[in-house]
This record gives sequence, C-alpha cells and structure tokens, in this order.
Amino acid sequence: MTRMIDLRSDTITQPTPAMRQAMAEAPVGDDVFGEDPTIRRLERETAEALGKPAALFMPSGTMTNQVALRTHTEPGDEVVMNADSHIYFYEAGAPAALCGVMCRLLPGRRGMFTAGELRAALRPADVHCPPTKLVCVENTHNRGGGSIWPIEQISEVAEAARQAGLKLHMDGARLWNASVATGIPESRYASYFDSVSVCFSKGLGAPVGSALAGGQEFIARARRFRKMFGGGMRQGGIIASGALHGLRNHRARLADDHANARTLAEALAAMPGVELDLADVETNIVIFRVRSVPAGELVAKLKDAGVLVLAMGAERVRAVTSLMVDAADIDAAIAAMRGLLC
Ligand code: TLP
Repeated sequence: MTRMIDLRSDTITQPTPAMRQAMAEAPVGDDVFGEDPTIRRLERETAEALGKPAALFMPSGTMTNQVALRTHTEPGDEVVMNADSHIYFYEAGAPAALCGVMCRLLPGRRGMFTAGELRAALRPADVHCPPTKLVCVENTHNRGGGSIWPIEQISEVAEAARQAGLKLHMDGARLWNASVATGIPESRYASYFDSVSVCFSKGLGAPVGSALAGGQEFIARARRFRKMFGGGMRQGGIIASGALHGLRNHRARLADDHANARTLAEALAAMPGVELDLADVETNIVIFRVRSVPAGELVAKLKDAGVLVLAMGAERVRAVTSLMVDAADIDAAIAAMRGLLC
C-alpha cells in the first residue's frame, strides 16, 4: 500500500528517531511529588522561552486551556473570546462542564477581534450580569486558517482588557508558528498575557504534551486544578523528553511547513471552483472553499487518491502541513487535487 499524504492536522506527527532516543533515555521521577527532573527541565525551558516565571506540563492543549480558565475564574464568571476559538468550538464543552463559565463570543474575521469590539462587549457592573473576568486570544488561530494576530492589535486588546480589570490568556498551541513566521519572539507575544498555553504535540512533533505558563502564584493555583482535572502525572519525563526535544530542535524547521503550505495554497488558488485568498495563508494551515463539489465528497475522493484532509462544514476544507510531509508530498497532493478539481 502506498503511504498516505496526511494533511489532516499537525497533531498526526510521529516522533523522529532522535526524539524516541531522547525519550528512552530520559531520567524520570514522580511528578506529583515534583520529582521528575525531565518535566522540571521542560517547564523551566518553556517558561524561559515565554519570558514567564513558571510553567506547568500537562497532557494536552485542551487541558492547559481549561486549567487556565478554571484558575483565572470562578463558576458563573464570563470569559470573552472570538466565536471561532478552539476553547469554545473544540474542547467538548469544558468551559461549561469543568469551569462553569459563560463564553461571550465576539465575531471577527480570521479568529480575531479588535479593542473596540472588546470594549463594546463589556458589561456594566450590575447584579443581573455575569462578572466578566478573562479575555482569550488564540495565536495562531486554527479556524482562522493559521492566522497571526498583529502584535499592535494584541497590544490594543490587552490595554482595553487591563483598563476593564480583566485577565488575559493566550491559547498559543501554535505560537511557535507565529514567531517563526514574523520573527517576533514568543516572549514578546506572551508579555501581553497573564497566562499562555503552548503545545509540543503539533508542529514541534512530540507525541504528547502541552504547557501552561504564567506567574508563580498563578501556576501554584493551576497545579491544584491540574490535579483535580486528572492531569497530575507520575514518571511523565518519558513524554516530557519528547516535548523538550521538539522545543529545542524543531522550532526553526516550522519555516519549511510554512513554505509547503504556501506552495499548496498557490496551486489551489489557481484551480477552478476554489476560493482562497493567498494573503490569508500565513503559517502551516490552508483553509479553502470549494464550490464545485461538497467538501465531504472532495475529502472522500482525495482519500481514495492517497491524500488526507479535513472538511470544515459543507464547503470548507482544511489542509495542514507538518514534519510528516515534504515538498515532494505537497507536489503529489497538488497533482491529486488537480485531478479532481481541474
Ligand atoms: N487542535 C486540533 C483539533 O482539536 C481541532 C487540530 O487538529 O488542529 N488550541 C488550538 C488552537 C488547537 O488547534 C488545539 C488542537 C488545541 C488547543 C488542543 O490541543 P490538544 O489536541 O492537545 O488537546
């Protein structure tokens, strides 16, 4: 059987031989007792990369986001975010089920919103209203097509939030991609936020793991909610070692994923019946609209042709590049798409 070209997500990455070797050799201990040296090292290096005092390792990006929400709020509070946010869309209802918070959804193109839109959504301090506590920004934005928040817009939104006494959390699952694409260090993006979550199991290629970074007191409180949510791990250094390997060795290579996404996007934009604005493709995610065939049907046909992508609703399709695909795979995927669309 020929190998499938898997563009469904950057979560599908397999550990490289060097990563597996590092994992096999990792020194470990009981992390609930704070004794796993590899997890401690990963937390230290992640905190350093983000310019935060502390970080906390967890099994998934969903857990880092939800622990952040729970740590910043109390049940009955309100959290503001873009309507297409992963926290709202893809975390299985956890804001309601685990944190007991209300999500206030702001519309906006490509997963973003402006300081003006945030200000307009703020409620008066009134007994009828849920107290608003937190603003979430997703960077890069998944359903926004891997869009990068302009740093000026982050700064303005952060200022509006601070003026209103709100905390700020960044879902930085793909913050590494934003930094490689713009040259703006992760720590500069992070400087506007009280907490930041990052993933090692997407473009960085680790099999498991995310981290939440913030101040010492915030992380101490988050540690309790991590335990409550079932994320206290024991000899987790085995997986943290894969994450550490990705953090140290796989950040710069994200530029290759971005170049591959661009090649794919340029080819797609020239195909009949495909709608795609090339200016919207900034990192490793390509979301395009197809008019000539239902998205689900195109996805099924591409699978038969050896290319895996995801349908996002009736007309939109998502393709994501990662270290599992090289330039030759992208050329083959383009040929398969041309065969079906041209
Ligand atoms: N995103 C996955 C799916 O859940 C949709 C993907 O294939 O893109 N924040 C952002 C911005 C994400 O894109 C994801 C995963 C997460 C958080 C959650 O990470 P995990 O899967 O580790 O819980």
